[in-house]
Amino acid sequence: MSLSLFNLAGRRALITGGTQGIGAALARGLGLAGASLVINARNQDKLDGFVDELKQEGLNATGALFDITDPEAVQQAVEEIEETGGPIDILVNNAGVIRRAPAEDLTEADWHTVIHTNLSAPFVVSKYVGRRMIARQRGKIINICSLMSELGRDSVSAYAAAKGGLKMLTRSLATEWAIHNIQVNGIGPGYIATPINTAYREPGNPLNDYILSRTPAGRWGTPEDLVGAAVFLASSASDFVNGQILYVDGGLLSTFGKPHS
Ligand code: GCO
Repeated sequence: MSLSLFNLAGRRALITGGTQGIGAALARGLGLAGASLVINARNQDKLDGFVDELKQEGLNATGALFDITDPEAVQQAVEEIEETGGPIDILVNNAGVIRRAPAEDLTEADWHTVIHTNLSAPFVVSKYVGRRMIARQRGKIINICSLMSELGRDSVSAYAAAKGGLKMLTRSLATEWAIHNIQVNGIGPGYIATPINTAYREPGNPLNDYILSRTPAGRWGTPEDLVGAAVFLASSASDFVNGQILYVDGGLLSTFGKPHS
């Protein structure tokens, strides 16, 4: 057994929504494991800034500006990415949004935005990248799911529905494409300190206290806590792993919870 199992040298990874938070950490981690990186974003300045940062760190990175919610743009972008730089070996469907409101008040527009971005877009990106992985008979797809793939919580009905759907899309694509040597899996982050959760982490916020009491590790995760799972699922070490959601949650899903003494 050699550690080359986890070596991503010679492989190319496309990360959607890869300029901040979890996406940025996963991009950096996959790059440090040897992958060349294609970073997707919708904002040119953010994209250029992050790609430059990665290059200054000695990583092989390029940017791909396209809107994952626009199927035509996705198809064209995948074609261009592969024609200009070679095959996409690893796809990380990371980009996502959240809209929090009581279900009875959630607008249909916000519902559609969340479902479209967090579920429909990963399907479309996977479809166009997957077609090419099938032709090559190899590939890795990693969908960034959530605790909300398993649990509901008040005010995040659309997000939970989307992330629950993303779990089942992961299993369905795994079922169809495993025969093509394409491993489709997911990562389910616990409560991770990222911009979408900033409000929760203020001291004294009751949700912060509850999250810590429900998390056996007793802390918020960091985006870097997710890198090991991503490298594993992107590497040869996971060639017989299909349709799994690897929860990186400090134990939250494994416990009824206990008050921290
Ligand atoms: C929320 C949070 C969660 C986390 C994460 C958990 O409002 O409860 O935003 O959804 O962000 O998705 O895995």
